Amino acid sequence: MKNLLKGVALAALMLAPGMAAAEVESDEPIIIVQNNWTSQLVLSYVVGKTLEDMGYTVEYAPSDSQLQFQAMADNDMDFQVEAWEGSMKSAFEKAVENGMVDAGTHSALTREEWWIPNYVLEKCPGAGSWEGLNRCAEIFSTAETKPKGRFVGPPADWGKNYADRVDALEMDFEAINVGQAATLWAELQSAYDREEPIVLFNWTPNFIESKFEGQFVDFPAPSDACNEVPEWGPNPNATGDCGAPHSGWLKKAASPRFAEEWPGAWAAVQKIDFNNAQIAAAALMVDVDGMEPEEAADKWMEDNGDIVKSWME
Ligand code: TMO
Repeated sequence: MKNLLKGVALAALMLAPGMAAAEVESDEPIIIVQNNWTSQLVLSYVVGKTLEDMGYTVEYAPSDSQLQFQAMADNDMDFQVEAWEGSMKSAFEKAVENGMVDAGTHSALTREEWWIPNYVLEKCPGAGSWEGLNRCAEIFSTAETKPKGRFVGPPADWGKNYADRVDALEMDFEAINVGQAATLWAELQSAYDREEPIVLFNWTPNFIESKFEGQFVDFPAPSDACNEVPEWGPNPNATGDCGAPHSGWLKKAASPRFAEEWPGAWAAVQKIDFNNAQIAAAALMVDVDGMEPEEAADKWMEDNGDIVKSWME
């Protein structure tokens, strides 16, 4: 009798953590892709932790933000929570043709573009548009780029179009790409403290808007024609002579095996929908408050408990 009771108690104990796992369709790990900017890191942990709470097994894998889409088409990775139109549209769409699944669009509207702090407008009043900015190119020059201005460009895997713009629009700038996002913010902070001219790659939603005053530089509006027809745009001999979208989409991407292998998880990730404030908050906890991405994910889930619960139902 005593032994039997002990056995029952033990079984109950073992069941508690095991129960959810027993309910999921497969214990095969769902591979969640991690990229190299903060909100993506935090929100990929939010997704992973949610799926783990549902009983699924999750692994994280870092990936290049262009190559990740074909890897998902090939079932080598399973889910990416932040695919940005400005920097990833063509790689995303090509992978969809090869079987990757468009897992839905977030409410957030996004922009990735050349960006200036507002004090730059005092020295270069036209800097809010590419032509005005270009007329002041020299004030952005460094020892490395003189007499051309320096554009502090994104890491290579966020796409080439931001730097290629310089050639397509025959601007008096040289793109000097950083290796990682932290270098963008270090360059910005050091220029900002001394009110020195700087133009750099930035995006929204991000933590930047809560800490620095500035604006995106307007370029000719993007279109398919800009990227396909040289005659289109200011340079009749070049494609790509336009900017990135002002209100771009933000999508989720998944492997073709996802819905078949883990239908319950698939239902959950389809419901995941971030707005601008939620993404900016994720970045801020790390880049301003100094939390680790995983720790920030826990805090984000605490702050948004009802939302997380609604995905799991
Ligand atoms: C891909 N990113 C949001 C950093 O521009």
